Amino acid sequence: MKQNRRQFLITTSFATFGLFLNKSWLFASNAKVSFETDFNSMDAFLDKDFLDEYPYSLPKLPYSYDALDPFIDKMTMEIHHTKHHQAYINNLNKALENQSFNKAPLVELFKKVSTLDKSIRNNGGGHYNHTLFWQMLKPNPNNAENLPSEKIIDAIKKHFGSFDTFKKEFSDKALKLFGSGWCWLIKDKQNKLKIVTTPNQDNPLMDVIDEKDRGLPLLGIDVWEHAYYLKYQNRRVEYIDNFWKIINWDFVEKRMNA
Ligand code: MN3
Repeated sequence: MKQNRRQFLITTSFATFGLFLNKSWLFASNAKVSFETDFNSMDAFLDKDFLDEYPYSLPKLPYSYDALDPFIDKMTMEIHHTKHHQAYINNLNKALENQSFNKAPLVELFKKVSTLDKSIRNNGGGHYNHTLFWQMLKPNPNNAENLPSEKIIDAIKKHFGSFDTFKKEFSDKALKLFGSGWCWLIKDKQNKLKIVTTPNQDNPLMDVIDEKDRGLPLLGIDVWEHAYYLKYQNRRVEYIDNFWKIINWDFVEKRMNA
């Protein structure tokens, strides 16, 4: 198969990653971690379009802080991006600082995250989930109807019966998720679409998540209070209702096609 430069770079970084880890095994005989990595990780290729690499830095939003108004207000966006997201990045960089594998794509670390420092799980998830989240949203200043393409609707119908059933199930799960976390639409290994929730900053790419709930995240909603409290206070249900108005379905479709 012909390799493009991007694939080559990823493959190379994984080969290096593996070497370092094998080497570190010599000094840590009790380590049970095996880092044989999947070089064909489609997830990592997909992320290259929007995710940076170590040392990580705050990505620019694809719109201005007030662009999601009236559905998400400017102050929430600004604090969410410059304070919360930035904090995950700072802590992630700190956690990866002296790790030989720190150049490996986050999605590869997620596959073995149960064996890594908890700070990598929490803050790596925090950086990844938020970077995805910003891309999954788009402005809708005129409050226009925001339906996905026929192609997405067909795929959703196949798995959930109808778009409305899917919307209701997704909203219910997001609403009922206890405490802080995320609700996702994923594509699993069998290309099946599913709705799953993850606590804290976990995501469906992580090995700490039940095998049946793992897959590529296509769409996700942040239901931490910091994502909506200033505008909606305790009314998570309204925040979720309004989320449907600002979903960037083109981005979701691109991931679905991968
Ligand atoms: Mn958040």
